[in-house]
Amino acid sequence: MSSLNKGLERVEVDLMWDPSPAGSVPHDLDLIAATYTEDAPSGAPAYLVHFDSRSPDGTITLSRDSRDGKGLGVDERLILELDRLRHRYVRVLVGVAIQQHNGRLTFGDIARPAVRIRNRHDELAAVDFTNVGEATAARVAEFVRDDSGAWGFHAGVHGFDADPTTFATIMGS
Ligand SMILES: [Ca+2]
Repeated sequence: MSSLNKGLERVEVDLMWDPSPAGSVPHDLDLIAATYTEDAPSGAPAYLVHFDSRSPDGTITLSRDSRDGKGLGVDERLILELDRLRHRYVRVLVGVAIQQHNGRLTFGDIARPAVRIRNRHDELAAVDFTNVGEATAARVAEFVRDDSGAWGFHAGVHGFDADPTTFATIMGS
């Protein structure tokens, strides 16, 4: 059975930020995608995609990676081929975490952090982090599969006070 509403197909999430001042410790932000199956849609993620972890089937990829925000334009980019995900995956979250190497770093400490979310050429959301300036990590996008199998997008930024590893495990709850 086909659906007239095809839903989201290929989504790109771009993360930009400006480097820390010259001579100071680099600011390293990470894009993280977490997938959830119908058995545990808000439990532990089925798998994570980030700089050190790939998706088993290649449907979600980190195509750009930065440790310091010094790149021109986009620093990190996640590509989510939602229309290729197996049917048992019903929810995908994208978050941004700040590496906590030297004391506590929050979004308020980072110069011009921003996220842009697009489905093909259509912008779904532009995120700044002004409302979560005290957070060390944040959920920035939620994609959910509906009963027809089509993927939809839920906007909203939710701050967390957790290191990247902990954040990745709790961002779906
Ligand atoms: Ca990074």
